[in-house]
Amino acid sequence: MVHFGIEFLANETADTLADMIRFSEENGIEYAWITDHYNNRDSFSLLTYIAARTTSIKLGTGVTNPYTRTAPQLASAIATVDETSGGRAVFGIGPGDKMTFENLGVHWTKPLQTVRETVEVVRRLTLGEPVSFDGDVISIKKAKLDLGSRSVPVYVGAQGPGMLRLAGEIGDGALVNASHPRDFEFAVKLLKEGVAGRDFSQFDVGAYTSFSVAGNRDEAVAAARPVVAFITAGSPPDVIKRHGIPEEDYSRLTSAFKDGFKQAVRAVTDDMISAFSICGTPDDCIGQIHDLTGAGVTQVIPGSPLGPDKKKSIQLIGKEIIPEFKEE
Ligand code: F42
Repeated sequence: MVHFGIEFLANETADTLADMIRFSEENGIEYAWITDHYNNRDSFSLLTYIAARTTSIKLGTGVTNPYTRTAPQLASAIATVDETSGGRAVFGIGPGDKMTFENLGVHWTKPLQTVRETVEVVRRLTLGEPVSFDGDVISIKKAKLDLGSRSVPVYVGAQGPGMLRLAGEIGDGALVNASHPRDFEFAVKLLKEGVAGRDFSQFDVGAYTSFSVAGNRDEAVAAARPVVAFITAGSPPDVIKRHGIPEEDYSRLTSAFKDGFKQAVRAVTDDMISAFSICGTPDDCIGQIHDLTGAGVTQVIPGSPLGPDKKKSIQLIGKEIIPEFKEE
């Protein structure tokens, strides 16, 4: 069974996001994930507002981090989303965006251990347990939330081998920032190692994809190009190599950024589009999603740009793409 989610950046007003997410819900999308960066709108406030304006879609941070918020704050915030939504919260957490932490004077130490301990504390606090915890990075004495007992699924945002293994070990699911089956062959192997003795079929492998769908393929590709320019330029060398992108194309793109964004967008090649996005007509996207599910993906999460017209794209996803996967 393949599930469909959708990702939104927290760079729109709460009203706009609530409208988009309600529309996603009406179009059969089951999960909405909101990104968390300190300089955008507060993701938990947004989720609480959206919770009151939707009825069935699950609502998650995609992803928050354990550095700009403490574990008890995270527990209280996600429990509030869960209470407001009638049990629809999902807790996405990752190590966070190192670059912005440096600007904030936040020390990004022991990311794996910090995520591991935070997940344990958040889980126990949201279940309503009294928590005393003496870890390597978290030390808590007799903390307890007064929000009842809430069981909120945990999804770990992961890319690196260590974080992927950890996601398998401690998560109910993972959110992997990738759009190509080759990346999931790499990721699923590590997630399985982490899940170890447990039943991997119960683990939700989320593909956080750059997605662009339109009735016309060229329009979909044009909308994807700016996002793909950023993703390609920000990808580590091993990922560029994994996708067979020629060194000279990659260098041309990164140096084009120095001349301006328009030049960079022009330097995006077809190889880059297919490595770093799901893109094209609904039929093109269906084919690419089949490739992802073949590689072990169980939740497809279309993200930026969605397409040249976001609402039309959501409708295409709901009316033309999701029905193809109803039986899987
Ligand atoms: N970041 C945000 O800040 N906001 C978002 O909204 C957001 C969304 C998002 C969605 C999906 C997704 O996959 C990632 C997302 N991210 C977002 C980014 C996320 O927070 C991470 O920055 C991103 O996933 C990169 O993390 P990573 O999996 O590559 O893990 C980092 C920590 C890493 O370097 N991992 C390596 C590894 O192998 O996994 C090395 C681990 C390491 O440093 N180990 C140390 C050591 O000594 O070996 C320390 C060990 C320890 O205990 O920590």
